[in-house]
Amino acid sequence: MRTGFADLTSGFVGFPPDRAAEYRRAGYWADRPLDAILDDAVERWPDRPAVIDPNLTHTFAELSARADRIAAALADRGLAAGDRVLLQLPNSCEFAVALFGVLRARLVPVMCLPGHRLAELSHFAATSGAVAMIVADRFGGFDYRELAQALVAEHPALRHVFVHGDPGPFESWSELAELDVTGYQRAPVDPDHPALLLVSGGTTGLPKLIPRTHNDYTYNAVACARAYQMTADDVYLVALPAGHNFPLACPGLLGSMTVGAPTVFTADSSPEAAFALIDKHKVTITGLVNALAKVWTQACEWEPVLPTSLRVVQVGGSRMTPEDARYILDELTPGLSQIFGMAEGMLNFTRPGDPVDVVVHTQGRPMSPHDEMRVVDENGDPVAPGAEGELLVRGPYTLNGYYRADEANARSFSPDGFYRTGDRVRILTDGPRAGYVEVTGRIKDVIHRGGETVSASDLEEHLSAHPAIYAAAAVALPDEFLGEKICAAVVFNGTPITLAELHEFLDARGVSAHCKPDVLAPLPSLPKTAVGKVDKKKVVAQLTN
Ligand code: OOB
Repeated sequence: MRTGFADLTSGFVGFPPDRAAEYRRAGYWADRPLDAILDDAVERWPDRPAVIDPNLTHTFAELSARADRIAAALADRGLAAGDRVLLQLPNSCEFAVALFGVLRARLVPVMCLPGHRLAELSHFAATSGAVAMIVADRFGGFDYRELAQALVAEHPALRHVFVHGDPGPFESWSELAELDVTGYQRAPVDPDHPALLLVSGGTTGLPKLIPRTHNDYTYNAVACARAYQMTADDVYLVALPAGHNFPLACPGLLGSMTVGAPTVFTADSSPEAAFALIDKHKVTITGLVNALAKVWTQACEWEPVLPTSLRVVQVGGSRMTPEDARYILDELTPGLSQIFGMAEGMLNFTRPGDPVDVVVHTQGRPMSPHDEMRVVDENGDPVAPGAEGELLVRGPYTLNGYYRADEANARSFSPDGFYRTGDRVRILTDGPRAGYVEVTGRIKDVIHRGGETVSASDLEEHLSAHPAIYAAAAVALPDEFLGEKICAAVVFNGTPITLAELHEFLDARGVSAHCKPDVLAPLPSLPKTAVGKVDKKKVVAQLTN
């Protein structure tokens, strides 16, 4: 069965024509395929390094030639324009070859992360109707061929599995690139159709699929690289999983390509490995989640080689306390940039040169002059300027609907097309912070204790301020009498403290009685999601099983 473009667009909600026209008028949308980023780079910088990993370097011309061979071979295998392909490769040059090969074959990659397992992949396969999958044989002690076998058994539509490395029962990825397939022509695309499907970072339920169009995603990469003042002299390090929006296009691999800057991949994000690569390739910019940024910052105390070439270190993905921001600024880099982003689109970040106060206390300001933000109360009415509420967003690179998810879309969008982020924010109004966003928590990340609603993130901020606590997650545990009780899951810095001592500390900070933890649960580390954020669902599962 050949599916193709018609099938791709069923269940896809694109930009409404009036707003699309506005973004074209503003010059944001180039009306070209996403992979034109590579064509442009080949034309301007053919012999400059494009992608680097510990084993390989490809120039832009080499990367392009490889992607072309893959595209031709995929077409030769019967994959049709518009078909979806699950792409799940570890950080390496091959990730870039596969991404561009798939794009040039006019297939639509579903950007899976190496940490995703059968539950997530099965959901992605079913929702996207994927016909192929690209995986590595093994990575991080896990055999992806076994995962593929289980997946294929459940999803007969998944006809092809290509394996980088030892293919086992499947097709060899490397041999695919060696087929003689001359005369392959790329098909035209509609730049308002999805170029790829990202997966949502939400921690409730299974991730949803996010269609990003050729126009919106190219703009995302171009505008982000520009805002960070990137040039061909920059070097970007992918330390997070490459398929995540953050290292992929914010500015990441794609943004770097728009200015001719090379991208270095590391599959090992430990300070030892990363600092050595940063030093070797004189990396100037990278993006990290909070937990990783903190590990790198601590490691500056003992690592012999420090990451001194870094000009920008973006940190985002979850809330950062001002204390942690200062710690990173003081010990790791003066180039800290807080970034509040989402695979759904909208990006806010602090800019190079912003005052320290802004970098420490805010999560940045919108990337585009055409980003529209609305902050609303629980009834959906706009709050007063500077007040707290849920953030709703709309703009030239924000989705208009999850892929094939009518029910979620009915909940997640306002009638006039704003995406309800579920994030609780304040848009600041005074002084140098005016126009910047402060993220105060998630609307649903609350604990219902007795008749009270307690904000988990507020409590976490207090917990993290204790010198004996390295990391903390406030979660709800079921309770016979209260409905939910408050549990502080903490990783201690050294000497543990007792619940009574914690209460004393919280009393001194003026935390009200009903917001104090009922339970203190010490853990060796907090469980993480596939991209490295604290996974509260897993915290609760660990504490209740
Ligand atoms: C990034 O993207 P996702 O899709 O994995 O997660 C998005 C969600 C946001 O809705 C928000 O709840 C949270 O992650 N978040 C933050 C944050 N950055 C993201 N919460 C508080 N402070 C921040 N700085 O996480 C992502 C995508 C692109 C760039 C950076 C991060």
